[in-house]
Amino acid sequence: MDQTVQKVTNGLQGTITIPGDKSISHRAVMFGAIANGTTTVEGFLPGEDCLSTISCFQKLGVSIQQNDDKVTIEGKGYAGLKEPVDILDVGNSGTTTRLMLGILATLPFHCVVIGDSSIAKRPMSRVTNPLREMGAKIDGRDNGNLTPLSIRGGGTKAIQFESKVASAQVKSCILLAGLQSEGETVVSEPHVSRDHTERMLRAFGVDVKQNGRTTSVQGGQQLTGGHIVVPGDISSAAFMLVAGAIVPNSSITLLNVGVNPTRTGIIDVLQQMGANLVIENERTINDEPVADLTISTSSLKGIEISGDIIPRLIDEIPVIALLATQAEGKTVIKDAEELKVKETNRIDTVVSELLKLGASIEATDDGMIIYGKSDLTGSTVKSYGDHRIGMTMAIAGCIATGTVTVQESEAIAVSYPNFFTQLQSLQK
Ligand code: SPQ
Repeated sequence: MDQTVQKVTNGLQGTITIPGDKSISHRAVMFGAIANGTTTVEGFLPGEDCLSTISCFQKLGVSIQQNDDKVTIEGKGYAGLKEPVDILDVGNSGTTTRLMLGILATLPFHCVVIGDSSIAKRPMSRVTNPLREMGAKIDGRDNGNLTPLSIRGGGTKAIQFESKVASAQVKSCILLAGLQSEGETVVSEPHVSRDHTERMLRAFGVDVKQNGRTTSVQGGQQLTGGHIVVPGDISSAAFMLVAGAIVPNSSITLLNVGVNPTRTGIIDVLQQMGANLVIENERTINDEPVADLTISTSSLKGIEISGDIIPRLIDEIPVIALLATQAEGKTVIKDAEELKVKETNRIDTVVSELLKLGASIEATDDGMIIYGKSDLTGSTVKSYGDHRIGMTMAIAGCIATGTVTVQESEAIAVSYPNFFTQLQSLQK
C-alpha cells in the first residue's frame, strides 16, 4: 500500500499518548502464559508483532483474550502448554521467534516455527546453538540457523553463556530456558542490552541476579500471574520526537513514554545534538520508569554515536539518520553492525532511501556517515516491509518539498498501528 505524505507547513502541535511498548507487550503475554494464575495486561500494543505472540501461545494451548490494549491470560504454569497441532507462525517478529524458542527448549514436545520472508533471513543460530548446548533438539535450514525451525525440548541443563552480541533477545531466550533447566544459568554480553525481561520476571516473582553485563537465574523457579501495565514505546515515540525537532514551528508533548535507561539512547542523542527536549512527570510503573516528553523545533549539530550507547538506541538509528540530515556538520554512527540483521539490512535500506530524497549520507561497514544540513525533496521511497524504515520515510515527508510516497507502508502496523492517525492529529 502506498501512503503519501506532504510537507508540513504550519508546524506540528499538540499532545498524544504513545501506544504500548512492543518489547514489554511480548513479554507480558509470554510470561503470563508460563505463569500460574491469571495475568491481566493494560496498555498492551495491539500491533501485528504482539498479535503473533498471542496467536503462537494460543496454539500452545493457553487461553488468551485480547480486546484492543487489554489482555487476559489464564496461565496454568509450564504444564499448561501442550504440543501444538499447527505450526507456530511468528509473522515478522524476531522477538517472538527468539524468546519463544527459549521457552519451547524446555518443553517435552515438538514444534515447528516459521515466519515471513524477512524472518526467514534473520540469524537464529545465536539462540539455537546455546539452546542445543543446553539439551534442546533443534533443526532447520542452514543447520538450524534459519526458519522454518523444528524444536523438541525438555531435559535441559543450565549453561554459562557468553554472547558475542549485545542482544536482549539472546539474553532473554537463554534466561527463559534457564528457568526450567537444572542448575544456574548465567548470560554475559559485550554491552548491556534492554532489561525488560529481568524487570518483568521479578514482577512475576522470579529471582533474577544482575551484575554489570552478567545476568543469571536459578532453574526450577515458578512464575506467578499478576497485573502488568505497559508504558508507551520510546521506539515509537522516537519518530514523533524527531518530527518535533526538525519540522519548523513545532512543539509536541508525548505522554506515557517508557524511559528505561537501557532504551533512552535517543534522548541522549537529541540532547547532545542540541534539541529542545523537556522531561516531566517521571514515575515508575511495574518497575519500569515512565515520563512525559515535550519537544520543540531547534537548530541541531552533528555528533558521533558509538560504543555502549548503540544497544540503547539500535531501533532508533533509521530515524536518527534522518535527524542527522537536519543537523549542521557531520554525524558518524559506528559499532552498529547489528543493523544488518534486523527486519531489513537497515544500513542499506536507510541509506538508499534517504539518498533518493537528496540526503548526503554514506554507508560504512558498521554504520553510516551523514553530512548536514540538507534540503530534502519528495520522491517515491520503499519501506522494504520494514516498519521502522516506513516511519522514517513518512517523517522525512513532513520536511521534504513536494510529496513523499512511501511504498509498502502497511509494514508500519507491526509496531505502530495508529502512526498516521497520530501524526495527522498533530497537524493544524
Ligand atoms: O522483534 P524484532 O523484529 O527483532 O524487532 C526489532 C524492531 O525494530 O522492532 C528489531 F528489528 O526490535 C528488537 C530490538 O532490536 C526488539 C528487542 C526485544 O524486544 O528484546 C530487542 C532488540 O533486538 P536484539 O536482537 O538486539 O535483541
